[in-house]
Amino acid sequence: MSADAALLTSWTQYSGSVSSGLNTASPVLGNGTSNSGDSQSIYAVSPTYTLSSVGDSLTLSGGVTFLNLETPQADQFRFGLYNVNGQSGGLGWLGYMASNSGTSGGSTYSRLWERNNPNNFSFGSGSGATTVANVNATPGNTAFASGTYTFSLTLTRVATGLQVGWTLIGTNVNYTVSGTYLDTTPQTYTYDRVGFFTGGGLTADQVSFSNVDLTVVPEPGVVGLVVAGLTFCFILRRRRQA
Ligand SMILES: [Ca+2]
Ligand SMILES: [Ca+2]
Repeated sequence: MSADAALLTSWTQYSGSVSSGLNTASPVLGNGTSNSGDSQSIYAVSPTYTLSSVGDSLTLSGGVTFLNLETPQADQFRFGLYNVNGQSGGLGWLGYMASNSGTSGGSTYSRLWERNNPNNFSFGSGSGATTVANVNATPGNTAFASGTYTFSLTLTRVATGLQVGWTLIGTNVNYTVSGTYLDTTPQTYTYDRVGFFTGGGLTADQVSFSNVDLTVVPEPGVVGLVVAGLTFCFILRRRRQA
């Protein structure tokens, strides 16, 4: 199957106010002053993708650089794939979001949440969501630290539901988070929003994304071409039989 990758270049600031580059695939949270990258959330409206057949997948991926973290807590950087669920604002969305690990405050693992249906909370909030999986960073539950990472969140249609996988991997930091979860009770197979959230315990002076994109398998256009081709063959057959 072929894949279609599309950069996400139109972002809306949902909470906080100190973001820039919102009309690029490299948005920036915070302006470099102390911890101004904290307590920001942004989202993008994506094309509507439905994972209708086993093997169909949707992947959110990109790079992200954290500047001047001091004692980052777990769950303070979150990235998610969502269904807007008929809502006009940022509350009540369905979908999944994943987070960083941490070494101070509460739990230290990286987490995957599934949004509750229904819920009345913002897309980045742990309220209105249920933790469905968690994983420690390797090696040795490494501290989350300033530096550059790649992240991904992949939803794959399988016979029994949705296979969800997430990663957060340092490119100049020795840090790897890689988790999976099989959801046999997915609330939806349709996704149309992407969101990022930073919490007050991240201690980031800036969070800079690069090349945020969505990769879809199979490419929607290819499905259309296959359907069109089959329709054409059917018409030819009907004409020959007539
Ligand atoms: Ca579920
Ligand atoms: Ca800081």
